Amino acid sequence: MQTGRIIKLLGGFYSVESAGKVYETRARGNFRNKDVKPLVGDFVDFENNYILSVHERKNSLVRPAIANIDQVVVVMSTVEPDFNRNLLDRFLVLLEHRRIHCKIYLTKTDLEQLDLSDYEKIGYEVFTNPESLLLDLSGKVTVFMGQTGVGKSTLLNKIAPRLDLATAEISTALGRGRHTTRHVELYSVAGGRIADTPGFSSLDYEVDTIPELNRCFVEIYEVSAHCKFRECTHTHEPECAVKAAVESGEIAKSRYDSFLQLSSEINKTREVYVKKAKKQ
Ligand SMILES: Nc1nc2c(ncn2[C@@H]2O[C@H](COP(=O)(O)OP(=O)(O)OP(=O)(O)O)[C@@H](O)[C@H]2O)c(=O)[nH]1
Ligand SMILES: [Mg+2]
Ligand SMILES: [Zn+2]
Repeated sequence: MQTGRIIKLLGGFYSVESAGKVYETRARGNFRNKDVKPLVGDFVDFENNYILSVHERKNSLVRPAIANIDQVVVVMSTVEPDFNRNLLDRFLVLLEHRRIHCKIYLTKTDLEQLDLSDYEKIGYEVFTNPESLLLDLSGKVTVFMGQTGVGKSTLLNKIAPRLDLATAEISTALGRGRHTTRHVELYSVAGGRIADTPGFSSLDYEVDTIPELNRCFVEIYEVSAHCKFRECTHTHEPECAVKAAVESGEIAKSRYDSFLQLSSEINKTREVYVKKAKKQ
C-alpha cells in the first residue's frame, strides 16, 4: 500500500502523486469510505491503482471540488465582465464560511483601474501583478476562482507559461455559456501547487443563518460586538454599532449593502422552508 495525493481527476481516473511519481488510479472495488468521494487535493492510500481510503480533510470546496486548500485567490476583472462588489462579497462569504484563507487578484487593469483599498483595509490582500503573487505560492495549494472570462487561465499562463492553458475571447466564453477550463488539476508551480478552475454563472455562498453571515463579513463581525443587542441584525435595531460605522464611513457602504442583500436572501429561503415545514 502507498500514500499519495490526488493531483488530477479526468474521465473517472484519479492521478495520484506519490514520492515524485504519478499513478493513474480508480476509486472502486475495495474502496473503504465509499460515502466520501475522493477529491483533487485529497491524501489517499492506494494499491494496485485502486484508491483504498481517503485521509481526513482540513477543508474542501464543492465548486471547484478540491480538498486541503491553503489559500484561494479570487480573480476579479475591472471590466469585461464588469467589476461587481456584490459578487466579490459572495466569494468572500463562501470562503470565510469554509474557513479558507483568501486573497483578491484584479485583472484587466490595463483596460481600467480600480481602487480596492477598502478590501485591503479589512484584511484582504489585493494583487494586480503576477510577480508579487508568485512569491506567495511556495509550499501551498492555491486555488484560483472567479467568474468566467475574468482571466484566471491567462493569469496562470503568466505565472507559469509552460502550463499553456486554454483561454478564450470573452465574447466566446460568455456568449456560448461554456467554459474554457473544464477539469480540475493541481499543477506544480514555484514550489507550490495551483489549480485553475472553470468559471461559473452563479455562486452558492452556502451560508443559511444570519449569525453565520455576520461572522463571514469580517469587519461587520468585529464592530457588531458593540451593538446594543447581541442578536442585532443591523437593520432596524436601536444603538446598532454597525449602522453607526457605515454612517461614519468606517464600514464601506457597498459591504453593508451586500450584507443586507444576503441577509434578505437568507430570510426568504428560511420563510419558504418554514412554510413547507408547517404544511407537512
Ligand atoms: N486586456 C486584458 N485582457 C485580459 C486580461 N486577462 C485576461 N484577458 C482576456 O480575457 C479573456 C478571458 O480570459 P481567460 O483567461 O480565458 O478567462 P478565464 O477566467 O480562465 O475563463 P473561464 O476558463 O471560462 O472561467 C481572454 O480573451 C483574455 O485574453 C488582462 O489582464 N487584460
Ligand atoms: Mg479558464
Ligand atoms: Zn447592529
